[in-house]
Amino acid sequence: FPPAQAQLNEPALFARCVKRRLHNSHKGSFGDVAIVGGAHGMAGAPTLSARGALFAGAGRVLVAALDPGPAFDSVQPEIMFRSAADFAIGEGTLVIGPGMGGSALAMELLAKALAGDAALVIDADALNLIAASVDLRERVAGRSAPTVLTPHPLEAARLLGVTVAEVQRDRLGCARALAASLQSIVVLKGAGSVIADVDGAAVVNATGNPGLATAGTGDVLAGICGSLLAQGWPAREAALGAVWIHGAAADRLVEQGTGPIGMVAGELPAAARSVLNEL
Ligand code: NPW
Ligand code: AMP
Ligand code: MG
Repeated sequence: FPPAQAQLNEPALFARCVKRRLHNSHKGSFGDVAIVGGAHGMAGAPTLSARGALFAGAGRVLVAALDPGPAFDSVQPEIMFRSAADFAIGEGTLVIGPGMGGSALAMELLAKALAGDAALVIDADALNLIAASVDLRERVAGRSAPTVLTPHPLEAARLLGVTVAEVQRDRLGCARALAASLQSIVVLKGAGSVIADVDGAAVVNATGNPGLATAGTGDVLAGICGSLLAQGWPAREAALGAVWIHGAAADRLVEQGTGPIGMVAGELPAAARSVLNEL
């Protein structure tokens, strides 16, 4: 990390983590990502995370869906689907929370994920469940596997027990406080996302634009972060890289005239892929 409060405006901090694709690479060389989420009516959220993970280079991507509804993404048939109720949470990399809801099954899956050794990206409804439980917060803090939390300001406010206005008044302080109390990397999202580490180091991201203020963009970010973790990036670099690449993808879409007005989350994964290939 550069000195505290530095701006993350060039990718030197994480670009060295990009793994060269050797001639004899295979899909097992670039990691597996499982997205746990998608309660009834929310299948779009884990699907967007899965597309983010796939386009950011993961070898295999699977959605473990709480609602056993559509088991196929016709736009991205590369993504595998399973029923979350039958999904064995093991090692590898998990993104947990997008569209997950707060059901008993959601709670059970989250408790299993926190107890296991998978690298975790914890987003959306998983953050809300953690905010409501002292026990789950202790389990997050006690993990030894890589753990990245990606709250937006309201999710951060719930975790801290304060208002959104209080979070927005001191974004660096809140991100650092969460990273320290949860002993994890924290990405406090919003214009100028803050990436904070357990030791107090914190960076404000400089990429991105208001085109991102639309449904599902956070789900894509979580998928990109999971993908980088699965490809072996250390948690801090995966968080920095995912946020920078996600914002740079949105900036590219604006340059191309595909935003900020009417930019949609589903356009981000392919743009993020171009950004990554140019690192
Ligand atoms: P307001 O409106 O200002 O009072 P929630 P969610 C605030 C899934 N999704 N700065 C803002 O509050 C997710 O994965 C499914 C300031 C906003 O209204 C989750 O599982 C989709 N305030 C679930 O839905 C696509 C900010 O937070 C409120 C802020 C619920 O997630 C959409 C929203 O927070 C969605 O991703 C900022 N930068 N950002 C699908 N296609 O299936 C946010 N806020 O109530 O926690 O709801 O984030 O929509
Ligand atoms: P979520 O609210 O979980 O869907 O996440 C929204 C995503 O869009 C996060 O990555 C935010 O940092 C990003 N975002 C939202 N609004 C802006 C903005 N005005 N400028 C830059 N990034 C934004
Ligand atoms: Mg979100």
